[in-house]
Amino acid sequence: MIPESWRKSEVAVVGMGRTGAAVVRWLKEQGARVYCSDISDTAELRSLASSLSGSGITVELGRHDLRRICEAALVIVSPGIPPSIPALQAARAAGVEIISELDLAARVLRSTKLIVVTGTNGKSTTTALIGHLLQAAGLSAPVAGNIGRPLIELASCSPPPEWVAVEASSFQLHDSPNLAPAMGVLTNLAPDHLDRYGSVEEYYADKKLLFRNAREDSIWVLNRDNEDVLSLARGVPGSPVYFSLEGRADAWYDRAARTLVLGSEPLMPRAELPLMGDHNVANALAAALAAQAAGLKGEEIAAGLVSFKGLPHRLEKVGEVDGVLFINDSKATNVGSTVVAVRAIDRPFVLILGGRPKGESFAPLAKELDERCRAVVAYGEAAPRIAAEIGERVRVEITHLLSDAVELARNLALPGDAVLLSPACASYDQFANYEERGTAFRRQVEEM
Ligand code: UMA
Ligand code: ADP
Repeated sequence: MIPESWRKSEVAVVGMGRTGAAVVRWLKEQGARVYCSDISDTAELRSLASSLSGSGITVELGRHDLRRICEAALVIVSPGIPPSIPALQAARAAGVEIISELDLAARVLRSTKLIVVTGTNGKSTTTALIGHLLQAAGLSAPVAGNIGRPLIELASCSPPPEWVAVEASSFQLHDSPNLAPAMGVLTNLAPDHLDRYGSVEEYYADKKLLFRNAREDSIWVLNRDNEDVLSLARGVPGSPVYFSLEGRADAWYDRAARTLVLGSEPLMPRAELPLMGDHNVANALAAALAAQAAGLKGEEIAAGLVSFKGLPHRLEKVGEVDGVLFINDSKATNVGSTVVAVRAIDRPFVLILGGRPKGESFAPLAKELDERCRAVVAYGEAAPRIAAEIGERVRVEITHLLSDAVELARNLALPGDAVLLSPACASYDQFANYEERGTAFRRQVEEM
């Protein structure tokens, strides 16, 4: 499955997180020669290195060997690594091809139909919904990508899956020239990741790469309510289908009748969709269109939506203490996602914001924090900026640790309220990732 040059000279794998490890495992199975490196040197990485090393695989921790990378047949880079690091700049200057893990997997999974889901928010939920709908209807359709399972892990499946619902981040789309989805879903666009991109336009340009290999038979599921989505998809070959919360479309929400509609037929009552918030109606409508294009009937789609359990860390109710409901929305790592979370809460609440800021302004949040918001507790690196940007509109208390923020929020909330962790920031100042942050929150609530 691999070119001879990957056995004769080396493939360089940059980054040994979830993605790098999966790539190296697959390359090892194929008999490739690999130099993989990670800038960190931790006990966990050492144990991974010793399990992977040997049979043509060299692992180096603590640095990237620029000379070796520049002599490689190909570089495979992990999505979280910015293109500006010296190792990638050197490889580019040396003319070495740099691809993502997604691109490698797309080259291998040629007979599998990929449904690639991207957008600023709602990617994981929509991806999981599509996978669930297709699987519930009896199709072979695992989920992969940014949602947590590198797509290359499916390359060893025999037979290969018929469909895969792939969540793709802008980082993953960046180096994926061979990614040619049968179907693409663009959930929405809003500013994000300004810690990595120089401007919103640069970020959107990576999102646009979803359409890079568009063909006449491609299907594009698009958010008709989002002008930026429509302009990104304008003129792209293939068939667009639209979902909308605001008016009639191929799939739309009839707000007056509180009914999701697919084509001209009612799909299901809103009350039967077990997910909070209008944004999740949008996610369900997008998933319904993708499932319909994959051949599912309305009844199958409705049954699948009813039985969807929701993902952890997304508006997840984790417990009730003294009449206060605690909601874990740790995956809300940008301002746009916190805005929709706040809109989905139907009772007074205390909002926990904070973590590592990503360069966005928190000001747009202020107007969402009406009388229902008793207070904001801001924690971590972003706390001073949050207080400066929204403190005039709403009471803001500051703590350093998330655990102190949770305790304070508990004291500020009254019976019947919610405490909502929807931080609008990355977790990296105090946690390895958003999952660890959400788990810490859940544990603290359980201990109460
Ligand atoms: N590293 C280097 N050199 C550097 C910088 C980093 O070697 O200069 C190393 C780090 O020490 C670390 C490794 O690179 O060991 C991390 O690589 P990574 O950040 O790409 O992380 P992975 O574990 O491979 O996880 C990635 C995605 N992470 C990011 O895009 C930041 C995961 O998405 C994804 O689930 C996984 O691949 C499987 O596909 C997470 C995410 O936060 C959930 N994504 C962002 C988001 O959703 O907003 C885009
Ligand atoms: P992503 O994978 O794009 O980060 P998720 O499905 O994991 O999206 O949801 C992350 C957070 O984004 C949720 O907790 C919610 O606050 C918000 N969100 C989910 N769906 C949408 C949507 N369609 N529009 C806007 N925000 C959304």
